[in-house]
Amino acid sequence: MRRSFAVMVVAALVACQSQQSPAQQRAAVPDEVRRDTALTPQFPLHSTLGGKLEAPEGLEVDYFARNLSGVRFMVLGPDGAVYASRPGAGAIVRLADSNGDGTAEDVKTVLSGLNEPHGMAFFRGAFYVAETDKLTRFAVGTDGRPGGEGTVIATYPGSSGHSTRTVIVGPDSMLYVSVGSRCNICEGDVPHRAVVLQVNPATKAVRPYSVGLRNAVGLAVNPATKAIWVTTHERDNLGDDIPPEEIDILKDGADFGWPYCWGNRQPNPEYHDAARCAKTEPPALMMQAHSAPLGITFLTNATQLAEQYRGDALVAFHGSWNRSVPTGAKVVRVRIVDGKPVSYEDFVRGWQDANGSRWGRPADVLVMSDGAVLISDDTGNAIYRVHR
Ligand SMILES: [Ca+2]
Ligand SMILES: [Ca+2]
Repeated sequence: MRRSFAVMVVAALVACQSQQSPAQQRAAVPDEVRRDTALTPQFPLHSTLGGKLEAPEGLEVDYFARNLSGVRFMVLGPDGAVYASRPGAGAIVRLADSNGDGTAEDVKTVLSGLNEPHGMAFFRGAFYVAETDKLTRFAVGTDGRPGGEGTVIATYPGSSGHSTRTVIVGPDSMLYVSVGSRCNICEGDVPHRAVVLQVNPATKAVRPYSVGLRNAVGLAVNPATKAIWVTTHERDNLGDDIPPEEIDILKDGADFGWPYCWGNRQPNPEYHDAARCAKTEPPALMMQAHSAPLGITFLTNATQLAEQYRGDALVAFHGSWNRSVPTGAKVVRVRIVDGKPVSYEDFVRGWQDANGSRWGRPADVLVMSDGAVLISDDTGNAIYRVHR
């Protein structure tokens, strides 16, 4: 009798649990600690790229380009080509799919000798490259391709610590450049580092726009709200599941907490300054700790994806480096409701094996003019194309 009662209890618990959403199943973990782990994808994932990756039903993944050592960020050029950075090589590469078969057969280095070039932006007939220590402007020729000698528009601290820099054009026609911290956790960086700078490309005036961002690598303008969204890497050495990685929505003058606070105004143990944290801006979305979110792109023009995706965004997770069980190395879809990120789910995965080893690490995501999506991989040295 006792045994049958126990069986009934277990059966009831299993039945109850299976009806809960993944978010409800984790409801016992407080929001401040972990509002994380990817929810179940809306569309089931299936095997693609010859069994190497998984993507949502109705989409396939193929190689757009290969043998691009250390390829990182991407931007669409006015000539219809894709421009990609290779920070380690000091180079910018132009990739064109001239015959429209989904593969770039025309791959050429257009700029070289740069100092760890990472983010890029085309704006008003010029090409801006965020090098590790400066923002440089190049002329764009009548053929739509950048070249010639660069002009330095802004300088900022480089080299030590977080070295990648990203630049985007804001909704106000200003440039925004992220400059990550020099350390994991330390005072004295703000306002020169751990910031997103606003750069006036006409006057070259530079000022901190938002501060307390340890390492905001992905930047994008939400086309619906015109707000600047950033992906932010939070600190190490507080365990496997805190602090969460962040999507932050920038505001002029806002302090997003680092180094004093993590997550939703939680004081860091080095400073335990709750009063200061109460005045900081909490993240818009918290994601699995140590995921290392990099590039972010909105899906408004991703017409090869099902309509359900179009109001949402994709984020490339580069993956953890010091978590006991490795996490990340995938691309996630961030669902957006009323201009705010509300949850995230796996979109393309498979770069990480079950034992935690990886053959690739996603770095950036880009919507092509034909409505397909590109994913760069700085470890697999490739760019993939996600298409219908
Ligand atoms: Ca081609
Ligand atoms: Ca924060």
